[in-house]
Amino acid sequence: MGGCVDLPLGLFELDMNNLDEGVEFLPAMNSKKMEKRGPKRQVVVTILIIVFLLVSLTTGLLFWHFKYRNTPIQKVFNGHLRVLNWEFLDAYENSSSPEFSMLAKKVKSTVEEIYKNHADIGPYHKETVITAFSEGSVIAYYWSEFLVPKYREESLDRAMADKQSLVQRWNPRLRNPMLKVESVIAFRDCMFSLHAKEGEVTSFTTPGFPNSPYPNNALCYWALRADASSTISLTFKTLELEPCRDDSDYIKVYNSLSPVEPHALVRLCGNYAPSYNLTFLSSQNVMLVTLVTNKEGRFPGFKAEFFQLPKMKACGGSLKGDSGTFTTPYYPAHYPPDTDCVWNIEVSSIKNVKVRFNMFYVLEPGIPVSSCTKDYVQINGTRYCGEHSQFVVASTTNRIELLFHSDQSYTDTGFSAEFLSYDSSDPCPGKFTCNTGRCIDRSMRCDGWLDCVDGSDERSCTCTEQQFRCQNGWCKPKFWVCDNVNDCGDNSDELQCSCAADSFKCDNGKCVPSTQKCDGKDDCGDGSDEGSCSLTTVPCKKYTYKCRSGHCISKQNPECDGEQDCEDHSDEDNCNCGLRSYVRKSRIVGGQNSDVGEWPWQVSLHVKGQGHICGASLVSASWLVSAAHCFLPLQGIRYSDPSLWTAYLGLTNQGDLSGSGVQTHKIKRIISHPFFNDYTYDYDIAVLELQRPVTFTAVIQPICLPDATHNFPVGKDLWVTGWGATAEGGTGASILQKAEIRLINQTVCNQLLTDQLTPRMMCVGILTGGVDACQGDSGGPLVSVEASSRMFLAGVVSWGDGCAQRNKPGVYSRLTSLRDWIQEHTGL
Ligand code: 4AZ
Repeated sequence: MGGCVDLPLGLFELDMNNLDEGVEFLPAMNSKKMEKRGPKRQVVVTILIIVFLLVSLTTGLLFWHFKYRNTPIQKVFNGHLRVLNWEFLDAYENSSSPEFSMLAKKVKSTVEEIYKNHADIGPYHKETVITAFSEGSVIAYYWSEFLVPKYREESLDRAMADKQSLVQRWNPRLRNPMLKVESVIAFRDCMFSLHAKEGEVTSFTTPGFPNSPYPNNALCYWALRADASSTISLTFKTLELEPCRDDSDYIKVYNSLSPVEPHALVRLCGNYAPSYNLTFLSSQNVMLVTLVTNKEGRFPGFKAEFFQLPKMKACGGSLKGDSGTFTTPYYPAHYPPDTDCVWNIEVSSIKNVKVRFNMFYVLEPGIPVSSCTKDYVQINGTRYCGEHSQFVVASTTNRIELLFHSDQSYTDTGFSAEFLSYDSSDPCPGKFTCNTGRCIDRSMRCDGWLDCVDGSDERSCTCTEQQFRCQNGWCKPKFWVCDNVNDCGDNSDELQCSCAADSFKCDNGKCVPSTQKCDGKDDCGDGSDEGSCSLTTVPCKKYTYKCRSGHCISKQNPECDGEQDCEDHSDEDNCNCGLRSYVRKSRIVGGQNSDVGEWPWQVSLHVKGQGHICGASLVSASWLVSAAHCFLPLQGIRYSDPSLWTAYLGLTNQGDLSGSGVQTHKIKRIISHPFFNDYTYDYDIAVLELQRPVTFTAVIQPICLPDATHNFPVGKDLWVTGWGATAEGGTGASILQKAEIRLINQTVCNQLLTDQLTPRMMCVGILTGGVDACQGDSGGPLVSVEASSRMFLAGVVSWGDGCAQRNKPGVYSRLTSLRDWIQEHTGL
């Protein structure tokens, strides 16, 4: 026995030993009897044990089968269907009307019939309730309850998600079915009920977050509750849904437990920058979060947190002193709905008081700022709402009363304001006072820019030598004349340059006879007279867009504009570019700092031991575009050696190179344009191949490359970004900077820059100075937002006569002139 190792057998042997012990009173001498009895007992006991084991196994299996495998679980699906042969009546809006009940009965039996015909659905259907009707012709909304054994759950889910299985089958006996229905859609229901715990933060996420995408065709509810006389603060920590479209997935948050529009606080879709404030407050102790998803897409979803806080007793109050600050409740979180606050501000009796709003976001979707009927700030009978940059409201006394009102629905981040006392005889010491009371720098007076919202800084000006006097009396820089932008407001700066009645005005300002428009010849010299003639195939010219098939079309900028213009649709190929992942950038960060993910194609090129040297743009997973002059040898260093460089992608802050989302890549090869001239900076372009492709993320995306025929019109606003110096001769920025600048007429700019421009260059800037690219921005992107809202690379930061000086705009490599060379070397 010593050799036995099998545990059950060992136990059996032990039992046998015990049995032997139990027969010690038997006559020991009757050895024969002993011999015969011994084996017989063994057999009986063995059989008994086997029977016992079999019975236990069967009982276990039956128990498992009935308890787990066969126990029905309750499942609820929401859905809607369209009734084709029925007309909508107003009475269907009222669920207690007899008309509603009558149609509901018919729809219910039709749905039940559809279920009955499906083996994976019918047997498990328990109940269907029609909840509402809406127009079109009639759309019925319902929920259906099922009791399904666990092992059949998956096949039920699959059948309910499959549109093909939810179709009406004609019953040959009923030649005319009462209702003809189509588009039967069922959403998997997910409902959660959560109660805030005193002093604790409760988290919840979309199903499967962050490891798997949230389900398609789903309708999820999270009912959030808090103790009586508390309110709820809800924050979405991360939120990544399908990009916003009319029918895209979305979240709605309600200030109630019913998903009704008058209590909706916000509708969210797409992707939000991490710094965007997504905190919402309730006015009572309940909140409802809903997620509605369509049939396609795989997106991570959200993680949210909520906690309870004591109900706000009062807001507003009395403010005294020479200055002070105040904000909407819970700023910068979204203010709670259904709130009224009054501030009574009083400064010393010999002074006057003014209120300056540094941030103002009181926007209610669909409400024009001229009416401010829902959420608003009211001062001296005037209502303010919407989104505003800094503005001032001044009082002519030492008191001011400010009222803030939010209604039941849709809230925003509110305002942050300060009050200040001022001397009525000198309201802005050392500065210019706008008629609104705002103080602006004296240099801003009569500079052609409206710095006071009411334009009072540009009134009663005497125009200087460099300025043009508009018919309405305003002075504008002469270089703005004939740039195709109505700078005067009355268009007088564009009148002298308009063409005669029977002629066509080219994008470059030239006039050509109307008869030359669309005659197949480039009479303007920039192709604009042949730009948008017809969508049919035309003879290929320098200015016509060439489809992959070799056919040409005359539409201007047809690439990636969302319309298929080429017969082979090649104009819409490779269009995964030029879009930011985040729907909204942070509105809290002020100035010119960029937000995380705002320019996802921006690359920072570092040299070992020297840090950031140049910018670049990501144009595909493996290619960057930059400036050739970044790779010129300098002080004995061969900057053209790819092994010196590291590309940082997804970066915003140079002080946080290993921050989340940042990818570093080594460079495989650097190809500078062979015609690059290091004296004139003509052909200042280079392409860099990465050693391994990047992974596109919310903060890393490529920019669209324009076709060589793409037209960026003079006067267009473009964006330049980089970590270059923030002042001439200054140090680089640590946060990625952005600036909006204008494309300047080539002839005008060539005059300003003493004939240094070549056709591979273009001038972009603000001629009054103050906004420009600078050292360290070189190689970085100059981008244009096109009508399709995609962004295209228009230029590469190249050179300039200093930085941000008056009448010295920055010079950029003109992408369209260098496009064919990029294609040749990258295949893009
Ligand atoms: C530079 O040195 C540089 N103002 C880049 C752009 C400009 C000036 C200098 C344009 O990289």
